[in-house]
Formats: sequence, C-alpha cells, structure tokens
Amino acid sequence: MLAPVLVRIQEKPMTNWITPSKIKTITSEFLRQCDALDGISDGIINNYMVARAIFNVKDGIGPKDPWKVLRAPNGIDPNPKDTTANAKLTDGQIKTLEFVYSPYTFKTALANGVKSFGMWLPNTTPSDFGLISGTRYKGQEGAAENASLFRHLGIAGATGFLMQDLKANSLDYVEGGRWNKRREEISVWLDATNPDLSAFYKRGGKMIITVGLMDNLASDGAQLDYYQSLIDKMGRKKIDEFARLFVVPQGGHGLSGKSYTINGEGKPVEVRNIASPNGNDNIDLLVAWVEKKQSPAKTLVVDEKGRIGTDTNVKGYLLCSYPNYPRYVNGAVDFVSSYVSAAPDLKSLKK
Ligand SMILES: [Ca+2]
Repeated sequence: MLAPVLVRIQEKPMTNWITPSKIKTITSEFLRQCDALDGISDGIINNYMVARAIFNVKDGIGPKDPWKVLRAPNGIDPNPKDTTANAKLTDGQIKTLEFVYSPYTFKTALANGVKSFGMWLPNTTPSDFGLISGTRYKGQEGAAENASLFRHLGIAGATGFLMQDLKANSLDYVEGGRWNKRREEISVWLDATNPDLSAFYKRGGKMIITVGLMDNLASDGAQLDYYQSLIDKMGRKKIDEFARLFVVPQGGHGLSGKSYTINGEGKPVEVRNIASPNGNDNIDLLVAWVEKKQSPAKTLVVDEKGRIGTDTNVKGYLLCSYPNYPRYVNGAVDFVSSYVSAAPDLKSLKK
C-alpha cells in the first residue's frame, strides 16, 4: 500500500517526474536489453531474474548504469514532447526508474526482520496501475493550487493505518521519521512476511502460487522475494515438498498478458496472447496433491485457452517454477515444445 506513495514522493521534484511521454522509450529499453535473454527476440521478456538484475542498481551485479543509452546529455531533456522509442531521460527521471526497479531499503527492519521491499520488475506495461502518472499531485513541485491529493487503491493503509489521519497527504510521509514507530507496530499486525511455514508444512498444508510479472499493482518483486525468503529459511528441498511458485513472465495482475508490438531489435512482431492459467485446473492440482499425494510437476504447460497440462505439443507457454523461465531452443515460436525450463544465469552478468 505504501510503495505507490513512495514513487510519488520520489517524483516530488519536477526533474524526477516521469511523464507518460516516456512510456515507449522505457518499454523499448527494457526489451532492447532483456528480450533476447530467453533465446528469442519476440516481444516477451521470459528471463525475468536476469532482467531484474540488469535494472536493479542495488545488487552489485549487472551494469552500473542500465539507463546509459537513454541518459540525456548534460541531464537536460532535449525534447520533453518526444514520445518515440528514442526519447531521452533526465538524470532525475532515471533516478526514479532506479527507485522503481530496485528493492526499496527500509530505514529500520520491519516484522520478521524484513529490511527491504521488492518493488517491480522490468516489463512492457511500465505505466499500468498509475505507476507512471500524467498528474502532478498536491505536495509535488509544479502542482496546481487546487491539485488533488494522491489516491491509489489501498491509500487508506498509508493515511489511516500509518499516518492515522484519513485527510492527511500521503506524500507528507517521511521514511524513518515520526511515523516509524507506528510503521514497525502495524508491520507486526499486517505484513504476511513470516518466512517460517513449518507449522503449515507439518499439518500437511500444500500451496500453489502463481505470479504474473507484469503486475504493477501487487508488487511482483515483493512476491518473488517472499518466496525466496521461504527457501532461505526452510531450504529448497522442504519447500518443494509442499509449495510451488509458478511464474507467468509477462502476465498481468489477472495473470493474462500479451507480447509487446515490437521486439528487442525494434522490429514489429505479431502480438501473441498469454493466457491466464485456468483457476479450476489449479484447484485440481491442489486437491490431487492433498488427497492423492500426487505432487504437481515443477514445469507445466498452459495452452492457448489457459488449460494447464503437461503435453508440450500445443500452442501456449511453459509454466516454470521460480526462478526458472521458458528458454527458446528451436521450432515455432508459439509452440510450447520449442522451449525448455532453464535456470537464470546471473553469473553471465558483468559489472
Ligand atoms: Ca524474448
């Protein structure tokens, strides 16, 4: 609930504001650097872990300045109205992008010792759910006299729960400041971040989670980081006995998605739909796991209609378990049999 507020706070100075005119150049840059990482330049970023590492400027791996190509000379935007893939970005705008695509570090640890929030992964809808806003809000430089307060789904979590004043301007929030004690307090009550699911495991609990990595609403970075914290705490072997995290690389908040209209080489490509995995099939997998002790495969197939299966000789995509991704090998681009489940090679990234 706080992450969108933090983005608007980051954009308080005019120079840090990413205007909607920059959407195409940002999307194109993500694709330019990440599309072919999965073996094929097709407008879909499958290799999300390496893509994330490239644009995460806090992990010490990948390029130091992933936005170098778009950085305007002398930090001045030569043409703010340029909406093409070649539009440049100011240093301030790049600071905001670094902020959005790197984990956010808290001033003090929150419940369960959590020290950071995963934010978002590079994707082809960087403006969805208001992540990029064409509006200047009250409290931001250049906002109109009668500018409205920033609103977002769950904003009362920031104003009500945290600031304890529903009329407050959420952009007045200061990390580590006067609300910090309150933040630590409500974190214990609200945050679902406990990395120890031993009790659930011992009771025979099973869970199947599916995350879409074009989800600008429920932070996909935070979801991946939570699953990683489970693995770190309980060990991969034990986690695999009772949990699955399936990843739809270019799936949105409702898990469906589509390829971008141009690929990483800047060439137009035929747009392909990415079907949301069928919810009933998911329940069937869970029921079979609990009642018949049949554990689901770690790599599944989602066909064009969203049906979950294991036959790769269909159109659709491979549904891989975190952190694996569908890697293109050869054959028709829309056939599942053309792909294998591959582990991300983070060591391939140099500084
Ligand atoms: Ca690709």
